[in-house]
Amino acid sequence: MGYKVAVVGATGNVGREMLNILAEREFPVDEIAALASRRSLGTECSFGDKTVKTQDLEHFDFAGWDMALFAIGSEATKEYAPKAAKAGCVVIDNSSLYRYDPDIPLIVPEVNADAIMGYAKRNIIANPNCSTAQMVVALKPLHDRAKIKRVVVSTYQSVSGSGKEAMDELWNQTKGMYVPGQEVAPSVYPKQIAFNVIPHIDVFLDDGSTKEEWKMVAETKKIVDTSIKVTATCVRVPVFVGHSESINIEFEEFLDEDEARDILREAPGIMVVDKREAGGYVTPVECVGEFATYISRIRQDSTIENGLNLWCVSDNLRKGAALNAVQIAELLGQRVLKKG
Ligand code: 11C
Repeated sequence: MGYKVAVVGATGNVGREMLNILAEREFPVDEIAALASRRSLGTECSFGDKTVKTQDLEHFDFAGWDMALFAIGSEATKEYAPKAAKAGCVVIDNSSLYRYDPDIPLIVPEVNADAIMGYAKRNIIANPNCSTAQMVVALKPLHDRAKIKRVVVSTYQSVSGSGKEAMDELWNQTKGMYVPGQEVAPSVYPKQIAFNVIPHIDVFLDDGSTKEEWKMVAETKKIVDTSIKVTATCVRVPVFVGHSESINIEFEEFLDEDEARDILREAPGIMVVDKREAGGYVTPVECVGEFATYISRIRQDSTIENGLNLWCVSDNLRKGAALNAVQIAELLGQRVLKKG
């Protein structure tokens, strides 16, 4: 016996990956519902070797469904997630709406799987922001060994994090650079993204940081340890899929780079590729479609007492969103619903 699973926002970048990953990982699905707004009705979505027609989210009855993986904006989530949860369907939500609510667990299964039992308060589990998810998978095993005091992270985030229109903008703007008269003005982004980088993701906050940067701070504390200090600079780069991060970590105790490499090699969800030669590291194009978070360039930071630097790359639509949501669904199945 398997589960009745709904994917909400099934036609978006993340929703499509949720369907792909449920099929790839052979999640025990008895029945699947691909839900979308009225605008996308009738669109067909792939689910393994099958196609499923989208159904109207507005009129969908969640009663009798085991779980719903939500991949829609916060506004729509606010309307539909409580309806699903109230009908007895456990919501796994990819938006930022519930992440900081103390009554709702924010889960990265490799890091804080035990927190899932907190789902029962509201029947909702939150999925973190993509840039946080890949970072905490790398931080947790190192924190367990040498206790992290402070993290300085700079991100290089792909345009798929802003949705399909942003991917089109990068594609069309890049092509338009070569064809006089066909230049494409910025629309999704405030500045040109083709052949450029933009140090601005999500809205600006009063202290001069952006919401994306704030999310990395708040979510790391909630998922790993409230004592960890994080300072982030988040940057959009002209890459279609795959977020990269340069991470500088200061520990309480000394951690040798070789030991750190060994710890990361053994850690769940991580693949270490770290040869100190040309090409001996992972770049975003190589992580597309993969489940792992890749770590390269592990090295001592000799400017502080107990410091390490590393490079972290992952598919933002997978570990950063859909894969993590499916892993939460797997955990929910194993620990709570126990049907599969
Ligand atoms: C980006 N990280 O790359 C964002 C996308 O809070 O789930 C995901 C936003 C979020 O633009």
